Amino acid sequence: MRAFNDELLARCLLAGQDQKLNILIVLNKSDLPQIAAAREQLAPYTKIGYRVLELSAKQDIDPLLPYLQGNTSVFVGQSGMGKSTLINAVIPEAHAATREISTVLDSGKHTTTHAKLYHLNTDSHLIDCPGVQLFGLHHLDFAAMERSFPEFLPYLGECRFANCSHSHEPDCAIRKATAEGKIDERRLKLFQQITSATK
Ligand SMILES: Nc1nc2c(ncn2[C@@H]2O[C@H](COP(=O)(O)OP(=O)(O)O)[C@@H](O)[C@H]2O)c(=O)[nH]1
Ligand SMILES: [Mg+2]
Ligand SMILES: [Zn+2]
Repeated sequence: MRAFNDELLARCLLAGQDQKLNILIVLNKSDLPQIAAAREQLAPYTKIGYRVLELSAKQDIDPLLPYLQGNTSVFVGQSGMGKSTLINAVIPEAHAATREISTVLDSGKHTTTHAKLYHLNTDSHLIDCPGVQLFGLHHLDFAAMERSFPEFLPYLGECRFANCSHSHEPDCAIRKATAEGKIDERRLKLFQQITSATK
């Protein structure tokens, strides 16, 4: 099991948050021993209020079903995490292409090449997305990004400079909160990484 990409997760969450989507972080492959490390990597997200659902698409997807009922759910994440396998487990007749299938067909690593819509029942729909390696956020300005880091909200507007980038300015409320342990350091780093890359 490959470790998941921290920045990619942060980018996906940011975009979802900006669109006010109902977000669920699914931690798949709980049957593998590496799950403990992944769970630890996700701890900061649980702390700031994200729901994390741990499961194994190969063993039991029942815990996911209540989240899908009545919604149109988009499965987003890097490739190889098991999105298509999850969809097949939920809708056996979906036949979404998974890694195994693409290996047999020798079509390389691109299993899901475009988004595909599946119907679970009349009220519930699933969208399988190709693995995102790079999630662009060029449509978002700095203020939108700040607001999409939920743990920053209590401190926005508290910095000395109105246009504070929360990277080097004196009297930065975000960095102060981080130093005090109220904001996870890795999350601040991710924010800085993402905002400086998007300039
Ligand atoms: N051990 C284990 N392997 C899984 C699980 N879910 C998916 N996989 C495997 O992970 C690989 C990638 O799965 P796939 O559904 O193609 O990932 P996607 O790129 O996110 O759609 C395949 O080899 C799957 O069989 C799981 O819960 N446990
Ligand atoms: Mg896929
Ligand atoms: Zn600041």
